[in-house]
Amino acid sequence: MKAYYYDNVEGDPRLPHITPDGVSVDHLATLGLLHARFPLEESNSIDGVNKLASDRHYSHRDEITVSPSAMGAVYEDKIKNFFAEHMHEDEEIRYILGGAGYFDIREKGDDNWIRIRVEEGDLLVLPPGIYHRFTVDEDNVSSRSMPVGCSLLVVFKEGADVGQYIKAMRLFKDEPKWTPLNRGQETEQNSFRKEYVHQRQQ
Ligand code: KMT
Ligand code: NI
Repeated sequence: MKAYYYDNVEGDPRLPHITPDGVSVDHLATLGLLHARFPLEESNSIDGVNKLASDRHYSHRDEITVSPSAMGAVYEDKIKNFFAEHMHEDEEIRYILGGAGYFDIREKGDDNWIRIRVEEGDLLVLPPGIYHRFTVDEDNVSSRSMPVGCSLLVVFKEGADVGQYIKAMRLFKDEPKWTPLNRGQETEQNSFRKEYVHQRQQ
């Protein structure tokens, strides 16, 4: 997980849109956002996820794969929906099982976007009422983990989707559902939004 202020430059949201202004985990916590790491290669990671889920009274879960090959014709529409600024009346918990993507969350005062890059093993808890949006990244087979001079050498994980791809576990207290409320006059009056804003003023 890496967090930084979004550059607000027009263009494909799947690009990094990075700025030099990093954001700390403590600052994210002041916005009500929690992050934990449960690396998939550690055999007890799922116990950690299960404990977090039961501590917070979650009993349902599903898995979603966001990629052109998994979603086919609806992919670009889904990407557009995920990237529309929205809130939920429930917490949003996502545990990343593969690939990478970005959750953008609104800073207090709603002026800035903070971009949170998530990869395999990251778990995020977004509080009810926070304005946010989501996108996959442009290509999860990047040169970032490659030694200098090897940028032409691309190592493909066998069977893995490459390019725009993320797989995530979605945790739910009740039945799996995804109900985005796009930001507008109505969400400003929403009681979960008001409660979120109130909590941040404490
Ligand atoms: C959301 O609320 O934007 C999502 O659930 C995004 C898909 S989960 C990787
Ligand atoms: Ni959401």
